[in-house]
Parts: sequence; structure tokens; C-alpha cells
Amino acid sequence: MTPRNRAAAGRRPKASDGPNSKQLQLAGFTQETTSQLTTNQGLHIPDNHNSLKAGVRGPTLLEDFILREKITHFDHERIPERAVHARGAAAHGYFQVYKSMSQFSCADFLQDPAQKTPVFVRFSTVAGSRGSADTVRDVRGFAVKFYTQQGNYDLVGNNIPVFFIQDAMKFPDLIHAVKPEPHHEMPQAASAHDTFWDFASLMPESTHMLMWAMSDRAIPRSYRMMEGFGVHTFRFVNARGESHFVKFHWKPKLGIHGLAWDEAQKIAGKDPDFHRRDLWEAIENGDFPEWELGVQMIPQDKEHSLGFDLLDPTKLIPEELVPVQRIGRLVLDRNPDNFFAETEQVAFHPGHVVPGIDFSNDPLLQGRLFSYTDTQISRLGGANFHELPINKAVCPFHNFQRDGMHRQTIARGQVAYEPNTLGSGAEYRVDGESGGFQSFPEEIETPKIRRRSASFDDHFTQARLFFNSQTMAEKEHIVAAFRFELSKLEVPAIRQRMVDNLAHVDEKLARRVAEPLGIGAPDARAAAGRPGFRDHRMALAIEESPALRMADTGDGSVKTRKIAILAADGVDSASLKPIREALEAAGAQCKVIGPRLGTVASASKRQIEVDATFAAMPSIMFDAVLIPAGKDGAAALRQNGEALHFALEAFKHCKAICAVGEGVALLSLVGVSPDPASAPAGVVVADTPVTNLGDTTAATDIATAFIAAIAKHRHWDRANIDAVPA
Ligand code: HDE
Repeated sequence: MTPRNRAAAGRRPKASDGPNSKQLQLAGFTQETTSQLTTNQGLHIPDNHNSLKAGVRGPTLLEDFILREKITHFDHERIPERAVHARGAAAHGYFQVYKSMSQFSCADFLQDPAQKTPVFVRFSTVAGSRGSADTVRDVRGFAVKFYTQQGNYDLVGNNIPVFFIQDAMKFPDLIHAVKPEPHHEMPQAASAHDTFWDFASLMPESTHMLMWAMSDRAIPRSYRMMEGFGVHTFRFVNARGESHFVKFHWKPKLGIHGLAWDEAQKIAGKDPDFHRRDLWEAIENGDFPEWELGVQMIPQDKEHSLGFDLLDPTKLIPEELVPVQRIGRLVLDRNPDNFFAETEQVAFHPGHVVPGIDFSNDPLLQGRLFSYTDTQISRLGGANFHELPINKAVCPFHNFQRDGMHRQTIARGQVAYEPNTLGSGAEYRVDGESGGFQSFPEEIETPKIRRRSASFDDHFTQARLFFNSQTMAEKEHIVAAFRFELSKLEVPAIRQRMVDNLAHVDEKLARRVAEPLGIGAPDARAAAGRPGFRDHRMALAIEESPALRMADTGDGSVKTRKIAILAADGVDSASLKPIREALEAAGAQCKVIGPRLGTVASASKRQIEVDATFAAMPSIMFDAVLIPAGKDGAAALRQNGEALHFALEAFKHCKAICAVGEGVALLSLVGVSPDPASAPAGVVVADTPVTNLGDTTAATDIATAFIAAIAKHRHWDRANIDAVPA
């Protein structure tokens, strides 16, 4: 049964190994839709098609309480979408620590490798509305709710380790600037417009994050192929009360991979649910996405040893200076039962912490500690959102907070205050020694002041470090992204201001960005003269940080990669079969794409099922393309404009392509060298005589070469790719 069929049949997706405490709790709230319909008061409904009328052709009666209940409920089905991160997808799973972290943190869920802590993880874009496309250029949210035995712990992070601004005071400005412009509400889910770059160019502290946002990190291939970061510095606190500063990382097992920008834009039209679907299908297929939790720890007394301020959220700690220790793994193994009840109603909050984890004074984090409860109150309609099933802690929780909209708990007894003598007589408080939460007793004695610390004044060193650390292809993509975004602006002065700032990152980068933009050469001095400009350069012990690259990450497998097999009547099934089997054995997913649904007949008259048409599943839905052998099949593909475009576009997007036998001729038609000796990077050409292709050894060799090419993800350094007209 396919995932879609299974969902349609109402069957619950199963977790990998039995229900955990959160699933058991949720089960108490889930409901199957039975065949007998009732009103919300339990009254059986005799007719769900007709309203109550004065005669069959007469007016509808106000008395029709069944109609009114149904329509009233419908009228109130929508809740306000999240102000940011409105578009998301989520899944259930578990977290397991590798070994006890008691030396650093007393958090219960970080002690026992045998313990699996239930989690719910929501991925999101930031700027777009709930119905916007998944593949827009944007930061991705990566929010994890751990249902621990000490209460819920939320690690509400992003897929980029730094942020645009240093102080919460600027967050509403940042978001107002990036959201659609208020006078005409355009553009949707895009930063490529005047207000965003107006703001960004006036806030040089955003430069480091802009470098990341213009990189392929902002157009991920899949949620399953992105890193996650806690961004701020947090604290671990152990049972002795000792503190380490900590940065959190999520490292994806499948590596970090991006789309081509042209591809991302086209997918936004062809399949706006691309990432949501990818996550859902991977879990339904049993390919459970996995990440390792990494931590970088800095002892309390080494706070000032890094050359920059740990409290500054526009800085990261290079992994080469403080290695990331991998301390556990996160597995997502169950799709939600109901998008609204779970994915939409889940309420994250960086202030949801457990004993053993605490905050730092990062002024961005400090502002967030206020914002998240506040936002849920208006989004979820009141102060009792913690009682919604998806938000409910799995450990007991009770206090003397009472009443409010939609209260679920029926609190018994006379007493709703403390201290009291009329209640149970129990000791209500739990001190730190017995597992109560205690804030780290950091010493603070300092004047109250509304000012930025001078230690936050370096705005460019790490932006430069990021740029220097990229491969050539990654640098090219950054240049192209800046050009694209800035070319969309209507006000040239904003473009100019931005490239002037970029000159402080890298002169050549700024010049290359400026070249096609119809503005003057970047002027670093002009930038330095503008208000808000700071360039207090820190001494950084490294020039490059290879850990900041996306290239060559992951386990090198092709698991879950999607391969299109182009097919038409006359395809050679004898050579296709072993290649397909080898790809599938390696974990790739093959789909036969043809001119029409149904089947195509192979040269030997076998019927091969077509999964989708060229129009419904174009090349942008795939990671690689296989053009099989077969005289008539290949000739038919060469006559088909959609098939030609398929191959050409896949080539333009630097995907692995394998052409076999007569299929090779299609490559030359689209301008790709068919000579195996000079084939471009990632193009596997097997023009072995067709008669030999049924030979499984030859087919295995072809498959092995193709799998190696797919495993590289994309061949970004393919020569002269700009000249390819797709
Ligand atoms: Fe958020 N952020 N944020 N944010 N954020 C929200 O909370 C906010 C920031 C992040 O899947 C909102 O429930 C302020 C950094 C994620 O439900 C809101 C500031 C990081 C999600 C809010 C920040 C994040 C949110 C909107 C600066 C990365 C989605 C709806 C002081 C570390 C969680 C909601 C989900 C959501 C406020 C900055 C991550 C309005 C005021 C930095 C992943 O409360």
C-alpha cells in the first residue's frame, strides 16, 4: 500500500518500535471517524445533506440547530497562523543519548543510553504564509520538543547557526522588513525585495547571516538533509551546580545538500509541498530520518577565551577550535495523525527547559524567552495551550493556575493558592537537590543600561571566515544569489549600500556581485562612514573552517535518492532491469517516467509500468536520470520535447545522468558530449554494444559508476554550465 493509500484508508502509521509514553498519551485523544454522525452534543444526525426548510422549496429555518452547529464550527476552523515560521511540517520520533552526560548536565534525558525520550520535531520556513511554497530561499526552523520525565524541553533552532540581529529589540523590524511589503502584500515568501535589503544593508550585524542565507543552506534538498543549530549559547549545569556554556548542533546522517536555485524556484510551482511530501514519504517508507545531537562545550571560566563574545548570536564557534561532540541521536519514525491538531497546534518555547539546561544572557535569547508564550496566547486562543494533547507534558504537572479559555483540567478541591492549611498538607516545593529547577546562580552586579556591548562590534570577520571556507562552486552560488536578490530591488541605492558592505567581507565577492547590477563599484569607505557600521576585527585563529562547507557531507550513500528512468515503447528491459535493481538495492528510489500513464512495451514486448508522465514529474522532482538503451525507445525519446527537456534540465541542475546504449544519442542532442572519455562530471556514458548490456557484469559496472555519481549529490563544478539553455 502506498503512503497515500494508507493515509486515505485511515490507517495509523506505526512507530518503529512500539508506542512510547507520548504516543500512549496521544492515543487517549485520537478518534476514528465512525460511520454514524452525531452533533457535538452526541445527537445522531438523520440527514447530513439537507437543511431544515419550510417546505422542500421554502426558506431555511433558523431553528435548524444541526445546520447552525456545523456552519458555526466551520466558520471558526481557522486560527491565526504563526507570525513567523507559519509554513511547516512535523513528525514524531525519539532521542537517545549515547552515554551519560552527567559530568556536564543533570538533565534526566541525557543520562541513560537505554532511555528513549519521545520527541516531536517541526521544520519550517520563516517568511512565507502557511500556504506558501516549501523551496523558497529562506532560513529553515528546526524545532524539537523532548517529552522528558522532568517536563518538556524545547530546542527551538534553525538550520543556520547564527542570526541576523544581536538584540531582540530589532526582531519586529527584521520581520516587518522581510515579510511582504505592507502596502501591496508582495512578494510572498521571498527576501528579494526592497524592504528586506534596505533593512539588511543598514544593519551590518546581519552580514554573517546573509552569507549563509545566500548559500545553498537556504534552499535545502530535503529537511532530512539539513543541519540544525540552537544558535544561542546555552548552559549545561551538572548536579554539583557547575556550568559549561554549550552550543547545540543537529548533524544529519544523510549529509547537508541543497537544490539548484533555478530548480528550487520551479519546484515551488510544480510541487509547493516538496519538503513536506519528502518528509512524509520517507517516514511512510520506513526510511526514518536521523540526526546526531552535537555539543560544543566551553567551561564557565573560559567564557572570554574565544576572541568574540559567546553571547553574540551573530557568531559561531568554529568546530576546528572547539570540536563538536556527538552525544546522541534523533530518529523520526512516525507521521502525525492530524496536521492541525499536532503540527499546527504544537507550541514551542525556548524557555521550556529542564534541570541541567539553562540560558545565557544572549540578548536575542532573552527576548525570545518572553515572546513565545505570549504569541501562543493569541495564536492558540488562551493560556491553556499547554493542555492541548501535542503540548502536554508526559510527566505529571499541576499548580494553582486556574481557569481561562478552553480549560481542560478539572481541578478538585477548595484550595487554589499557596501557602495554605486547607489543602492536602503536602510540601508543594521541590528544591534543586530533589530535582526542582534551579537557575544557575550567575553573579550579576552592574548598572542598568540600554546599550550594545562593544564585544559585539565585529560584524565581518566571521562572514569572511564563512565565505573563505566554501568550495569554489559554493562561492559561485553565493555570488549568484546576491546578484539575483539585489537585481530584484527597485531602488539602486540599496544595492549599492549592500555591495559596499560586502566589500568588508571580501573585495572580489563585492565586485562580482556588483558587476551585473548597474551600480558603481563597491565602496568600502562609504560603508564604513555609515551609521551603525562597526568593524572591530577579532583575532581568529583560523582562516578557513572546512566544517562550514556543504560539499562532501553525509554517509556517501544514495539512500532515498530519487532516480527517473525515461522510457518509451521499445526500451531495452534486459539492460534496464539489472541497473534498476542495483540502484534499488543501494536504497535509491526509481520511477519510470514516460509520455503517458499505463505501460510502455519493451523491445522484448514486456510491459513496463509507467509511474508518472514527463509533465507531472519533471526532472526537478529527481536527483538523477537514467536514459536506458533500446533502439526504438531511444528514438522515441529523441522525438519527444519533454524527454529532451528532462535530460537537458537535469544536466543544467548538475544532476547525475546515466545514458546507456542507444540512449546515449539523446545526450548529444541536448549538447552533452556523448564520448565516455570526455563526459562531463557526473555523466555516466555506457555506449557498450546493446547485445552486451543484458550481461549483468556490464550492467553492474554501469550501475556502480552511476551510484557513485549520485552519491556526490550534485556535480556543481560541471564546466560551462551557465551556457546550458534550460
Ligand atoms: Fe522565533 N519565533 N523568534 N527564532 N522561532 C517564533 O513563535 C521570536 C528566533 C524559531 O515550529 C514564534 O510559536 C523572537 C531565533 C522557530 O512552531 C514567535 C525572536 C531562532 C520557530 C517567535 C526570535 C528562532 C519560531 C512565531 C528574536 C533560532 C517555529 C510562532 C528575539 C534559534 C517554531 C511561535 C515552530 C517561532 C519569536 C528569533 C527559531 C513570534 C521575538 C534566533 C524554529 O514567538
